[in-house]
Amino acid sequence: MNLDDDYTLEAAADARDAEAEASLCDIHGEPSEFATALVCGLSKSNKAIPCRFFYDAEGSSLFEQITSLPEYYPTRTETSILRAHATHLARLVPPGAVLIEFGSGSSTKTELLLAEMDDLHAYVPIDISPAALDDARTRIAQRFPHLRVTPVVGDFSGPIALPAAIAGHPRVGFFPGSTIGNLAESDAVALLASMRAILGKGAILIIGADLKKDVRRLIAAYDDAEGVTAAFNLNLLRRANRELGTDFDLSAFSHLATYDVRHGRIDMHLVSGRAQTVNVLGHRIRFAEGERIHTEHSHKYDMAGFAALVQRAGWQSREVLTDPENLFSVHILTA
Ligand code: SAH
Ligand code: AVI
Repeated sequence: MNLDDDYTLEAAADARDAEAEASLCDIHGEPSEFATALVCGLSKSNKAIPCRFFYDAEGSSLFEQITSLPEYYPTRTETSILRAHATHLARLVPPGAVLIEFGSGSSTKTELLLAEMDDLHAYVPIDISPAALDDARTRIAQRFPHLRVTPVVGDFSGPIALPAAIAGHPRVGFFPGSTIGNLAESDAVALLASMRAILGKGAILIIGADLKKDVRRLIAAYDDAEGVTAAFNLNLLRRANRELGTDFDLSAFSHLATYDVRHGRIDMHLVSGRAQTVNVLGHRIRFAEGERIHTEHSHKYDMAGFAALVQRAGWQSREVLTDPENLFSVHILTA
């Protein structure tokens, strides 16, 4: 058998797998995006659920609790960097500009910038979580009563319809939190390229990126002593039971955070504590004891690696701000 035959056999096996997975992905009626992603993700040989489904109202609230955990250094560190450089960052924003934030969540960090930007035409927070956007809009409107705030509920990795009121105004992007690290590398490049298209020629993007560090510190940040991150992870299954009527036994799954040195990333998983079968929208999904569902990547970067990543999407890292311990970085990118 030569190499070509091998490829032919592999291609045939891949096609059979894809066919089997496609038929498992069939959901009758009007499937929600979550239903489709869940059935498809759990039908694969390496089970996975995309991390954007963490953020229902419960998940957004659990994420907020994570941000003040002692082990979770990213939020307080990035906040300290933004606080120290807020005036400098505000000076980069042209008069009459629109600040567009991707994955804005509670918009808490944004307040530091908004307080310094007195000639902004509008603030457009984009998030997949309507609950997070509602809370943020109420708080921002109270603190900045004269600011036009036009939230957009949506998935930033797909096409986003921006409010008509911002047409013709220069745009500045803000993407804090190292949320970029939750995407696979090729998806991160695609998202950065689409942000470049949305923000326009010559635009600026202020983006947070978590840095590589001691592995024990990283693992602790994703497996805290109080178990809030475990609850955040398990909420994916709780959400499926709540919204889709699945019958996951939450006590039969546990949270696991690992660090993949080769890819420089934390991986979060849900581990089946026993052999079990779960009913997922009419599909009987089997789990072996110890089998994992992959739920999140969280990439950690070094400065050169992050600069190379953004460059692949047509951005230049013009300036990098960091903290005294070099835990986290905020990059100012130009298109
Ligand atoms: N920017 C905030 C929140 C980070 S948590 C901070 O720095 O603290 C990640 C946020 O991104 C959540 O609010 C989540 O709802 C949102 N999010 C995750 N995936 C998304 C997607 N595909 N499209 C839009 N928002 C998304
Ligand atoms: C939103 N994102 C950047 C967080 C992170 O650190 O990857 C999500 C998170 N997952 C577990 N803890 C926090």
